[in-house]
Order: sequence, then C-alpha cells, then structure tokens
Amino acid sequence: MQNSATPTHCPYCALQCGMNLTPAAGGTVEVTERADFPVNRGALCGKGRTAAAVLSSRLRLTSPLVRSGDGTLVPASWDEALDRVAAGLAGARAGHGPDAVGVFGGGGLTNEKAYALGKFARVVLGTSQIDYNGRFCMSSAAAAGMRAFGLDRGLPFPLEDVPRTGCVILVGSNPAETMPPALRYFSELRANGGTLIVVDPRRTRTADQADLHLAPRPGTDLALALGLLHLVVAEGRVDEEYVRERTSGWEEARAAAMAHWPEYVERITGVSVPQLREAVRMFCAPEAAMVLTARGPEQQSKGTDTVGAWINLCLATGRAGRPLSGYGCLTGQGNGQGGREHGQKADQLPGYRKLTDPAARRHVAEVWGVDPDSLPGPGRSAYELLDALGTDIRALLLMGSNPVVSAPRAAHVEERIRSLDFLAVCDVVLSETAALADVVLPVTQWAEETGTTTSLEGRVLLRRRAVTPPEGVRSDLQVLHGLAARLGADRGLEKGFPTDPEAVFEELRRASAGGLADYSGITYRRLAEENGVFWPCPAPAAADGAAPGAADGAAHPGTPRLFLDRFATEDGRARFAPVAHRAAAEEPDEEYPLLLTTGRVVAQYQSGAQTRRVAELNAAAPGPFVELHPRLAARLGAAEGDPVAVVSRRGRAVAPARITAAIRPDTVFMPFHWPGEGRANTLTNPALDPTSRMPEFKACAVRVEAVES
Ligand SMILES: Nc1nc2c(c(=O)[nH]1)N[C@H]1C(S)=C(S)[C@@H](COP(=O)(O)OP(=O)(O)OC[C@H]3O[C@@H](n4cnc5c(=O)[nH]c(N)nc54)[C@H](O)[C@@H]3O)O[C@H]1N2
Ligand SMILES: Nc1nc2c(c(=O)[nH]1)N[C@H]1C(S)=C(S)[C@@H](COP(=O)(O)OP(=O)(O)OC[C@H]3O[C@@H](n4cnc5c(=O)[nH]c(N)nc54)[C@H](O)[C@@H]3O)O[C@H]1N2
Ligand code: SF4
Ligand SMILES: [Mo]
Repeated sequence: MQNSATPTHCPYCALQCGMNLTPAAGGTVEVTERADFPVNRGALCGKGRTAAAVLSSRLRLTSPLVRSGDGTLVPASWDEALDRVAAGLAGARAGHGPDAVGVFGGGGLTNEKAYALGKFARVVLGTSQIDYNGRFCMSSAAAAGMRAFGLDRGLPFPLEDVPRTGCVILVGSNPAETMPPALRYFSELRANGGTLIVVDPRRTRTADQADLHLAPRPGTDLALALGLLHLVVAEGRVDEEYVRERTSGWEEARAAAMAHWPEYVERITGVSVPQLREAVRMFCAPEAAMVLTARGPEQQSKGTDTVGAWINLCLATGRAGRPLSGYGCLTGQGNGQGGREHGQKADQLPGYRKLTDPAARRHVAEVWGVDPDSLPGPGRSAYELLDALGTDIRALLLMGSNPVVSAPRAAHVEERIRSLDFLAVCDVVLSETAALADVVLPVTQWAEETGTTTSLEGRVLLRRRAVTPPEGVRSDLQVLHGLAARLGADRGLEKGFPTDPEAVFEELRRASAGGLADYSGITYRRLAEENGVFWPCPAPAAADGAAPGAADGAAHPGTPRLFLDRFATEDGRARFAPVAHRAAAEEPDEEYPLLLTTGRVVAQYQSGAQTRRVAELNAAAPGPFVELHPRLAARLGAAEGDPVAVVSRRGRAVAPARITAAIRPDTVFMPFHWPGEGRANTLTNPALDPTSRMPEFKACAVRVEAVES
C-alpha cells in the first residue's frame, strides 16, 4: 500500500476534495489529481496541493514535550507525558470535582476522534465541560436548521444540484477564497442560464462573478432577509399552496416581515430599494432556487434568527424540500458536519442526540456499558468554557484547535489559558496554544491514519492511511486509550477506547443508530466502494441482538436529498421563525465609529497553525492586513502598506493597510489567520447568540488610527 497512489481526501476544509497521495523520493509525499471523486473532479486549491508539506517531520512535533522546572518545554517519553496528563486531569478532579476538568475539541477531527473524545469526557472524566471550535463555525445555521426542519445537515442536497437550479443567493460566503474548486458549480449555474446573487459587505472575488451583488453593512442580514420577504408578500409572490401544505407559523412570520418596509430596510442595511426589488425578482422568477449561507450571516450575536429569516424567505416562496430548491449552509472545517454529530458538542450525544433526552441517554449509555444516570448533563459553550478557565475549570485537554489565535477576545482567552492549573494539548505542530501547555502530545495526521469525515454535503467519506507516520508520534485514539488506561483502569475503561479507527466507527454506528444522524448502515467497505455515503443511512432492520447491518435486508442507499416528502419535524411541516431585526451587540459610536468584520484569505487556513508552516502559502499570504476604503485611508493619511492600528473595546491590533474600493467605507476587514500584533481576534466581540452561543466574529465597533512607521 505504501508505495502506490492512495486515494484519500484533503485535510482542510469541508469540501473534502479527493486527492491521491504517493510516497516519493526523500521521504516526501506527492499530491496528485484524483479524478474519480465527483465533488472536485481533480481540482485542488493551493492549500490542498501543498498539504503534504506539513507531513514533513521538520515542521512538526515528533516527541512529547513536558514543562520542566525552569519553565521550558522539554522532550519526554510517552509514558512520562501520559502520566503527567493523567495526573493533571485527576488532580483537578480530586480538588474541585469532575466539572473542573474541561475538554475542547475540533471540527477537523475525524468522526472516530470526535466520538471517542465525547465518550472520554463523559465516561472517563465524568465532566459536562466539553465543547469544540465548531461552536465558532456553523452553530447558528445548525440551530436555525434544526428549528425550521427538525434536522440540520449542511446542504440538504449534493452540490451537483446547484448548476441546475434557477437562482442561488449566496449569503456571506466567499468560496473564491474558501472553497475554490466549488466555484465551478456557480459558474455552471450561470452558464446554464441561472443567476447568482452574492450578499457580502465586500466586493469579493466571489461577488465579482455574481449577477447581483448586495453589500449590506455587517450585521444587518436579518433586516435584509426580512425586507426581501416583505417584498415577496407585497408583490404577491408567496406560494400559498406550499405554505398551507408544508409549513407552520406563517402568519406570525408574515406579520414580522410586514413591519420591515423596504425603505426602513434600506436605512438599516445600506442596500437600496431597487436592489432589493431586483433580488426578489431574480429569486422568484425561476421554478427552483436556493439560499446558501456561510459565516457572514451566521457569526453574529443574532445568527440563528438571521439564518431563520433566510429560511423564511425559502419557505414563503416554496423553495425548500423540493427538487433543486432549498436552504443550505456551507459548513467549514474538514469534518465540521460530522464533528457536530457525534458528541463533542456540550449538549449532544452521538447520532445528533440530545444529552437532555432520557431515551437518548439510555441508548448511548447502553452502547457505552454505563449507567445512564452517570452521564453528565449539558456543559458550557465554547467561549463560555474558555472564559471559565482558571476559575471553575482548572485543567483542560485540548485536541484540534488553536484558540489563542482563533477565539474571540483572544487576549482575554490567552490570559485565561495561562491561568489554568494544567493544560494538555494534542497537536501535530507547536501551535500558539500548544506552546502554553504543560504537556504537548504529538499526534499523527490525516495521511498517516485512517478515519472518516462528513463533508458539507452530508457525505460520509473515508480518508485512508497513505504513509507511515514519523517515529515518536501517536494517534489521538492512542492518546485517549492511554489516558483511559491511566484514569479508568480500575473500571476497565480502556477497553472502551480501541485504537483501531474501524473499531471505533463500528461502535459509532451502533451509538448513532436510530438518531437523526444515523450512520448505522455505513461501513468502511461501503465508503471505499461507493466513494462516500450520505447520511441518514440506517442499517437494514437487524434481527434481535444482531449487529447493525448484519441482517440480510437490502442496504439503505443513503440520503443525498432530504425533505422531499416531508420535513423531519414531528408533523412533517417546516416551521417559520418569527423573527425581527435587532442591532449588533456593538454598534459604532463616536469613539468607535467603524465596523470591523473578519474572515479568510485563500492561502491560509484558520489559525494558520498548519498553513503558516508552508513556504508557498506564506509567500502568497505572508501576514495580516487591514482592508479599508480609499476615502477612509485618505482621512487617515494612510497609503497602501502603511501600518494602521485598529482599536476596539477589547484591544488594539496593528497591520498594513490594504486600500480597496471593494469594501464599504464604513467597514474594515481583517483576516484572522495570524497571532501577535496583527491578531484580528484581539479586537472581536464575544457577544453570544442566545440560542447557538455563537460569538459575533462578523461585527464589532472599532476606530482606525494611523501609526508612525
Ligand atoms: N482559505 C481558507 N479556506 C477555508 C478556511 C480558511 O481558514 N481558509 N476555513 C474553512 C472554514 S472552518 C470555514 S468556516 C469556511 C468559511 O467560509 P466563508 O464563510 O466563505 O469565509 P469568511 O471569510 O469567514 O466569510 C465569508 C464572507 O462573509 C463576509 N461578511 C463579513 N461580515 C458579513 C456580514 O455581516 N454579512 C454578510 N452577508 N457577509 C459578511 C466577508 O466579507 C467574507 O467575504 O471556510 C473554510 N475554508
Ligand atoms: N475573527 C475570526 N475568528 C474566527 C473565525 C472568523 O471568521 N473570524 N472563524 C471561526 C471558525 S469558523 C473556526 S472553524 C475557528 C477555527 O480555528 P481553530 O479552532 O484554531 O482551527 P485550526 O487553526 O484549524 O486549529 C486546529 C489545530 O489542530 C491541529 N490539528 C490538525 N489536525 C489534527 C488532528 O487530527 N488531531 C489533533 N489533535 N490536532 C490536529 C492543527 O495543527 C491546529 O493547531 O476559528 C474561528 N475564529
Ligand atoms: S478547497 Fe478545501 S478541501 Fe479542497 S483542496 Fe482546498 S482546502 Fe482542500
Ligand atoms: Mo469554521
């Protein structure tokens, strides 16, 4: 296996592009085109093309590190390191109770890892304090989708449907930078005569390709969607029959929309009434249409209601649960979707079950061989968990995130992390957060281990091991096994933490059986043969006592398209959300007269822990910048490349000015991929959405100052 090409998937974003990996001369690994995976058909962005560089042992950790007496991190044996972690976690628990131990996971972890981490927290540590970075990602869309449809899966249809619909509204999504191979679906849509509307405060490279670009003030998408719905009603474009037969709650939602007059919406959003009318015309004219959201409208303190308002627009016009129509969320991380289904979220058990549901607790406890009453309840959300470090939470196990760079109000979060009694980090590189740990455990990564991810389409995929890991590293599953052996040997717990990913997946199948995200009919063999399977995919009804899938019944084909017959709510109807516009948690004032929004550039990934180590990517995107409008730059006397300071109530960041008329004059933009002086998250506001607990990464009040260079 190790010398020929192995078909697998990219380690980074939720598109999960297919690629082939071939070991090459000098211990390097070559990434080559894999044409048999339909989603990207061979195309890769620069991050995917260069992903194998991070496999090099020169760039990464190959020995556990422990904090020595003089405060530095020094190499240690695995036994010593695992003993230290077990002692650190057990010490906090002994001194302050099980909830004094926190666990923080990531949406980049495979399904197997996410599942094992959630089980480890609840069964071995007995803590309720587990959450993960997906809370920062698409949790608002998840909450809104759940509320409206009774089930949340990123896209309820495969991407291949996009070119065949009539119109797509892409809200706060910039695939030209964040998922370049997906752009082709939108260009094909236009080539087929369909139209593309992009809603983004910046004229991005994605917006450049749109038939219509709406550029609202950051944080006003809720008003915008309500204004469009107002016009839909006023122009008699409601699909009354669909609303009657397939939805509930229309009267309230309608009344709320009617209070949002186009002129009022224009004042809030800055999008003109003629543009609003044009958008409604484009969206309503064809047979079928879609609304797709990403982080723009979701990362707001009202993200759940905002997505709800966009879903309302789909429902009122009969554009959900019908062929080539619907609402979808473009999830972000490689396993952003699966990572939220299998139990690392504070309120969830595997299979998208609720931790507060007694039947769900019974089912999962039985699979885990524990008493349902021993399972803790829901814990804190990601930011609230980070905010409680050093006070209620004394020790933290972190796997798959770099919050020193990526969490909102990052200087405060960093200070909280430093105040912990004990921090253990599992990572492939010495991230900014790992550098603060008491123990760092070096782990294998994507190409070195087998595992499954669930893409933005809800397609479960098999990533195969293609290369041998360097000496000295272990897998996350081995880490959890080693810790379970140390912390729960008296209870025989290590047996519940197999190190073979397929064994973990087999257990995950049983734990998810009967849940919303039912994987019980999926096997590694099917994933390999079928190039992925869309959940839900229940096992054929098994004879009593037989393993799922073991019975002879016909295999379930998986579910590429959801909701065509009914929605997943109790009565089968989609629910309108009764929502009204409200302001961002922080609006500009005299002292902080501008809005800051944040996001991504194509050549860097997330906190940059991986991509900042790749020379080619660094050359393309060497550091942070502040995007600002020429009028604002002129007022500051700043020229292109001059350092400017952005100041918010949380702190101050300095980065070179990038002057462009593509941004609104009342808004500045910073990418968040870098630590240090230019760290965007020094500035961001941790105001949380009341339902999803998503922080407001996309809007906070700032002022910009010239800096002596
Ligand atoms: N290159 C690269 N690709 C990535 C990632 C990465 O870090 N780098 N990360 C992956 C992950 S985890 C994610 S979540 C996805 C994110 O993918 P996207 O959501 O596409 O990325 P962002 O840049 O965060 O935000 C998208 C757009 O929202 C706009 N925006 C800002 N404020 C608002 C607002 O108030 N309303 C609206 N409508 N738009 C607004 C921004 O200008 C930006 O162009 O990307 C994935 N792909
Ligand atoms: N201002 C601002 N901040 C944001 C956002 C924004 O738009 N604006 N977006 C938010 C979003 S959507 C997201 S998803 C977060 C992401 O931000 P982070 O959670 O910081 O994500 P990454 O940088 O991907 O961190 C993953 C870490 O895990 C390591 N890693 C990779 N694979 C593995 C593995 O298999 N096992 C282990 N143990 N470690 C691994 C990587 O090396 C890296 O250090 O940032 C959020 N922060
Ligand atoms: S678009 Fe996403 S999955 Fe595809 S190559 Fe780039 S980072 Fe990897
Ligand atoms: Mo994300």
